[in-house]
Amino acid sequence: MGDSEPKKKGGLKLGSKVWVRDVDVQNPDVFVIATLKGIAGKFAQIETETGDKYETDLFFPANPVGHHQSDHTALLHLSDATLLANSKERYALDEIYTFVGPILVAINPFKYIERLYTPDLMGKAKKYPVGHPDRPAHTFSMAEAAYMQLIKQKKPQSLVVSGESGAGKTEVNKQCMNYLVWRACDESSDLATRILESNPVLEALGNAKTVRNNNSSRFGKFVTMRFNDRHRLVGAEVQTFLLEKSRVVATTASGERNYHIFYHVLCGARLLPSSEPEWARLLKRSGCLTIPHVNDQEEYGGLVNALRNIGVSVTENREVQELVAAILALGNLTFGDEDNDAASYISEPDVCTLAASLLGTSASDMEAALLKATLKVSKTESYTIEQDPKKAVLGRDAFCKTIYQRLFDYLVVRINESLGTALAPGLDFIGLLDVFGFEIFEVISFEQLCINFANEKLQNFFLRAVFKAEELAYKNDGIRWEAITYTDNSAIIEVCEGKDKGIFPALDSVCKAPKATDETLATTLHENHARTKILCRPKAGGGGKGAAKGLSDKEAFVLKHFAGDVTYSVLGWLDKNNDKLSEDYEKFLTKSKKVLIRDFIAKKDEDAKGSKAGAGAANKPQVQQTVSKGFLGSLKKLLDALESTDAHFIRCIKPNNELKPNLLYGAFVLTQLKCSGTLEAVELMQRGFPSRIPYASIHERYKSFMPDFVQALPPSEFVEAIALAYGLTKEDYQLGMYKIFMRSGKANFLEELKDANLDEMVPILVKKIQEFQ
Ligand code: AOV
Ligand code: MG
Repeated sequence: MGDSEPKKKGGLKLGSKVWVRDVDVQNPDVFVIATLKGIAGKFAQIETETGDKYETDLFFPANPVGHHQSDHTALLHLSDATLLANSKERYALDEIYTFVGPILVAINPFKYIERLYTPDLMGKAKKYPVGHPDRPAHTFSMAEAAYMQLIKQKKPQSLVVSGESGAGKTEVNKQCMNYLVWRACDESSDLATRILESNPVLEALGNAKTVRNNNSSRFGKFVTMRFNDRHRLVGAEVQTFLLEKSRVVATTASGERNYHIFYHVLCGARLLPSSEPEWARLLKRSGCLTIPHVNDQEEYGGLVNALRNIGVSVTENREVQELVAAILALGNLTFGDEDNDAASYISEPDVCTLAASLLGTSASDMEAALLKATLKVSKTESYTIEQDPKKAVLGRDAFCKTIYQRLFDYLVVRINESLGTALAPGLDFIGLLDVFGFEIFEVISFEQLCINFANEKLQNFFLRAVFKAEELAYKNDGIRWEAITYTDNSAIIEVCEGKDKGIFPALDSVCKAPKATDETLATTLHENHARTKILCRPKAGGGGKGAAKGLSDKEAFVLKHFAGDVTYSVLGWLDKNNDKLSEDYEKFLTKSKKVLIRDFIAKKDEDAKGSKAGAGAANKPQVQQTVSKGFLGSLKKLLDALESTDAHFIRCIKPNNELKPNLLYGAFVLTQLKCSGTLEAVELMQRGFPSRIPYASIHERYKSFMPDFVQALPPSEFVEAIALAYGLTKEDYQLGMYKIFMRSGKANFLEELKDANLDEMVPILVKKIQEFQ
């Protein structure tokens, strides 16, 4: 699809309505409706409703108004323009979900639409099978499809939710989870509560207000819901990816907050000298302290409850809060003049003592950890040095980030214990994936490369899976089709993870090299990829969307992602990739009197003791390996898990950047449909039989135009008779169980039916009906 192949003129009559790409490229709606006045070669003469006349080759046949479809593929004419028009028509009616064949597109309403989440709707989703015309376009139907397939195929399933930040992925995940709990959880069990209460815990620790979303997930998660051989839900396991831990100490962007839990604990737990966020340096720097309509005091109560519901004891609950408060206290410490390399000192000894007590250690141990470092000169010899203020700050920040990450990992382990006690190995599962969306910001760094690379891998998985699903859709309905090929994004994946020369492996080897710097990395990457057109030097003045301006090729590179060009700055990558807490801090943690810290936050001999339960062991970070290796490892594990499933895709779309209800910008939506590969998927479908129109809807709409004997035919025969009478050949369509599948542009004949000359039609119809009866 797309502008390269816009018009299917077959059957288009002068006077019919078409969408044309607006000459005003600023028009946020992209297309305007117009009337076809004439055709000359590739070009059409059109007249818009405001009376503008011009010639264009960018026009698309329009569908009749007032007939919006709950599945885009049921449109008579399918193109970028009609897909958008159908979405807009539905969105205006609060119909936020629309199928595209087996995929569901969900447009964020930014308002609660009560009628969409009733038990009645859950009942409908359960009742109508895939392909049935009354099946509601809904997340519930997607969850039901996964559930039914799990039963029928006896194979794991997944619901893969994607979309940019604030598009609604987390909400969609919760809806699917709610549905599966409703559908398959025994009422007598408290498993439902424990599963649903894992969400507020994870969100308190892993979500924060950003400029794009007031409740932005800053980690990826894959929740596998497990079913026994009677298809009842018996447990679940949460796997998380890549928490953005830099946010703990570096929330400086205006309009953004730190993780929710800090504000909840600060005002609810009363562990610190003040309960106002202004008190904490880690919270006040961004200038954004509250979220509209969110009361952190109330949220605190909810969090404590949720922790209790997942089985966290009172003592443990307190220790979790103390650790969070300790980070805030540590953040308030200053160590003298950072521009001076003299020895550092603590300007706020009371706060330091408080942090020490919250962590269950002595003030003197705390002070030593903050101000001193051990320098090893050989295996047996070492001495202690005083840190200068700059190093003390860096060390303290690294410490805060690490203990926060470990707290997060620990709570994931606890959640898994609470959800997994009854899990037997080998149970079938439905996996729910909620990842961070593709990111293009002003300053793009290592974290975003990981996020964007994960999206590339998922995009690749999506294309392969949709391709497979298409094949299956035809096969299931006994429909013939030729295998089709498609272009994928393997080349960029190779540039990122390819053996030796790929960005991630190169980063690891540069990290090992003596005296290597960030610049060494940039140079190596440009040398490695001199001949690919995918990794390039930044153009003078900064290349790529959202580029950090003016970066040279010693500091940055441009990657050509499927969603657009992105400039990455390599500043700090070597440190970020090593990311190890100093041994001094590690030792300090083992001295704590608090069980939580001593037994779970402090690292012991790796992996052996770390977790209480095997279930969450996958979540434990392995200290010795680089961040990039750890990330690639967990991504591979995720992809392997996904590959073992039948995937069901939900693409979330953000209608506007103001986060407002009832406001949809066409251009903005179209870009997301393009970047998410949804348009590509439609294109894939289009090469086969993209128009899939239910017999019942054609029968309903056109029967009154037909003579009695045709009206009396069963809907599928009715449709075939008319199709043949209108000159479609057997090559142009195929008959499925509920629908007629037509080649692109062949559904036009349905529009002509209304003007049919019955005197001419009837004899042809009779002949056709006799032929196939
Ligand atoms: P995200 O998960 O895709 O962003 P969310 O699921 O957090 O996005 O949705 C963002 C906000 O949009 C929510 O907090 C709600 O206010 C609103 N919203 C989304 N879906 C619905 C819905 N179906 N009904 C009502 N409101 C909705 V991110 O995690 O930032 O990538 O990182
Ligand atoms: Mg989210």
